[in-house]
Amino acid sequence: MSAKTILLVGAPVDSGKRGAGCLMGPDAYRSARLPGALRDLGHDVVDLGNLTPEAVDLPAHPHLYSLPETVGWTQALIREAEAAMTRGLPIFMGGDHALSLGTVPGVAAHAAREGRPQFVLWLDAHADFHTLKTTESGNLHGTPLAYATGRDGFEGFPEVAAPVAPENVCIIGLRSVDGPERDAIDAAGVARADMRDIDEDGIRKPLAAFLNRVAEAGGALHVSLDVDFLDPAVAPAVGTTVPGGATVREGHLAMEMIHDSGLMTSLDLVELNPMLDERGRTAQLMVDLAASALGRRVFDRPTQRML
Ligand code: 6HN
Ligand code: MN
Ligand code: MN
Ligand code: MN
Repeated sequence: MSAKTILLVGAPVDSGKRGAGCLMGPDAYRSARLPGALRDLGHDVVDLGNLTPEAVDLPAHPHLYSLPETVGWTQALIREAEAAMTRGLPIFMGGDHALSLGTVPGVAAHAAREGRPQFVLWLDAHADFHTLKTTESGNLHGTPLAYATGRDGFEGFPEVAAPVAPENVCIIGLRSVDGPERDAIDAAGVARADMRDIDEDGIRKPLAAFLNRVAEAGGALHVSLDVDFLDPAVAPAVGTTVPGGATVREGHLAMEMIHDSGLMTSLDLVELNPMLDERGRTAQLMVDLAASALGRRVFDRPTQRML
């Protein structure tokens, strides 16, 4: 296992949807010993503390919830993510999924500077592929993948410097997709595996296919792990639970494969709402999954089977 410099970036974004509580996420990860778990694996861990949003001069929007604050977070996180990439592997401790409006464009700008294609693995019950024009809820945590891939319709947000190619995105865990998202994902050529695909073929198959593509392209890999990727029975601390999600073992296998691939360059842990947790079990599971992605295992494997 190769030791890495891991930068913990607290991103207590709570503006991406109406129900409050994700602002406590970063401290829940610290309390559940994320730094210690990563140090136990031999990594050098630097906790950069919690970020704050930039001040922006935008009026409130009648339909889009907390638009000015979310633009402020986006600006702050683009800068922080691009800077962190020059120092090590950042883990963005959320915060709701609106934080990826900043982290993905930020890490992609770094990859573009290095001349590498950016890939994104989105582990989520949802597609988060709305634009400001198509979102029915007005909740901006449902928009980051559309923004990061350079879709039109993000007035008020900064121009995305290095949009991620939609075919370099893979969403796994889907089971709640809105009509406009469904059409746009397929038109754009985003790779996807819904829960039926996972039921029929297992999680290994679509993930291995995607990781092989990243490896062949020499790409950088950003992983965005939404708590609601997991089944609510094992991960209750999220406002947007959808039944029929990934099991604990499916989550770990995905993370173990990501580790074995050696490809992950940045990670978001998003949507944890400690207000909704039961004795910290969701925070603990997310910490354990992050540890698997960074090398925790029961035994070494004799060979690294990718396909
Ligand atoms: N998430 N598609 C729904 C909406 O409000 O646009 C749900 C979004 C969920 C957001 O998973 O981070
Ligand atoms: Mn780099
Ligand atoms: Mn999400
Ligand atoms: Mn989700």
